[in-house]
Amino acid sequence: MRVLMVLAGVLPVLAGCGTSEEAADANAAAANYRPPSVTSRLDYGGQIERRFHRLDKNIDDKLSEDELPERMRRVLMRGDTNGDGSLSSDEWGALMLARFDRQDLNKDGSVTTEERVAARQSRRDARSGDQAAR
Ligand SMILES: [Ca+2]
Ligand SMILES: [Ca+2]
Repeated sequence: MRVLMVLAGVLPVLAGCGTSEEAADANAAAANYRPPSVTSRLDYGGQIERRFHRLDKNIDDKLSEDELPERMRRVLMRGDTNGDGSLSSDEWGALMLARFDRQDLNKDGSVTTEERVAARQSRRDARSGDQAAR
């Protein structure tokens, strides 16, 4: 895990070694386009942790309801398994890994861009199904 974090710190520096023109092109492209990617479960673990700490504004190692993105609150608070009204790092990790495993359609331990897109589409389908049923 430590190695991954070090790498994550070094890569943007390496990427910055091109000319500024290249960098500007890359930024413009990055704004509109996400290259196909494969995320392994291990990488994802690091992302989950970083996201937890980013959201934990008062740094008490818990995500209270008001620290969660508003539209995700209801869903996320289902992960509050000990019912203390906030998500611990373990509760958050379990939720996010469950999400990863749902996206990992062929269960090979990594999520490709196609799988992520498919998962998003099936959520969208589920939502419009809900609306149609009303
Ligand atoms: Ca907190
Ligand atoms: Ca909790």
